[in-house]
Amino acid sequence: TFHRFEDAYLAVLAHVSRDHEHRTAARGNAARECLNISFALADPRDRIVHLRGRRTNIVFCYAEALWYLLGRDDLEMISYYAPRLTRYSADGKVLSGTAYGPKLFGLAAGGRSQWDTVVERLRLEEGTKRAVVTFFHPEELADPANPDVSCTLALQFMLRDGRLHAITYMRGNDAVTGLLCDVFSFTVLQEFTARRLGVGLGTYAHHVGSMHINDIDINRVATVLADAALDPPEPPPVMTMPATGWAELAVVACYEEALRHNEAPLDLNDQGWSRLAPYWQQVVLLFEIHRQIRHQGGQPVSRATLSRLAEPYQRLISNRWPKALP
Ligand code: 5HM
Repeated sequence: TFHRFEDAYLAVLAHVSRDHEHRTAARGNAARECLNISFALADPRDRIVHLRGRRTNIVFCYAEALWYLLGRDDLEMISYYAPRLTRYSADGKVLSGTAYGPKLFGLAAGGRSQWDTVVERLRLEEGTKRAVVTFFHPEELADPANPDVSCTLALQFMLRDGRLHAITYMRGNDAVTGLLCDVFSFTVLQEFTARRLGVGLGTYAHHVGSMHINDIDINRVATVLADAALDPPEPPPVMTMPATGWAELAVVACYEEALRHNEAPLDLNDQGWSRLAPYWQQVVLLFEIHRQIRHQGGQPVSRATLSRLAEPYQRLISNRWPKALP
């Protein structure tokens, strides 16, 4: 058990890069691999890797979590933040395995979503062991050329003593990028679900069959580990998600889309934005700063916008896009 995800992330990177058990080359990816890697996090809100050497893309992290919460599977939204995902789409329009949103929130057996069913289970019976959402479908293996087979098998919620614990089960996880983004999104989902249920937040656990580091990332891992040893940053305070309704998420989604399409800059006096909870205001600010970086022809980000952003996010932005700062 780790208190902070950053410590778990470093432990996994150190372990797989230094003591790998296998070398694999499945589907052309040469990698170092360890089987059966698990860890638990005492505080799932402490989900961000702030290490300077890792240069976490916090904008992508929130975009992906939102993409899941909105039940989306379109490449258009997610590839804007991570063009590398384009190669996982069979038709250039949607993602199948990786799009966990429709599996969570789309209609499933019984005319309800898996998430609705699980939330109702938890409401009816606190000690249930059946609150499981599955992502992996056997049909995904039918076509050997399927470029996108779900890496996450299932997510389980357990409500114990008034706290919502979550467990993720994965068949495979890339320790460098996949792990960082997956833990972020699944803990956001856990926190969102706990707030919807009106219960406390429990622990988060992550179980992986094949944890691996691709050979092309091995130098990057060495840099992250060396940098972490030199410069352990002061952990910033964690942010707590407020109880969030679907209407509020829809407002965040509207801003995200308008900013992604560069329709207009975010007006810091905008009423709709000001009425959002500060937690979601910050997420929209991240999308606005990303818009400025992408669409302002290399001009620095405006000081007025940046000054409204929480300090830990400012540091993540300046690590990731050092040239974009005024
Ligand atoms: O050959 P395979 O289908 O396993 O290749 C997909 C790879 O993407 C996984 O092995 C894993 O390294 C990475 N991945 C991840 O880490 C993919 C997804 C998408 O489902 C994910 N985490 N969420």
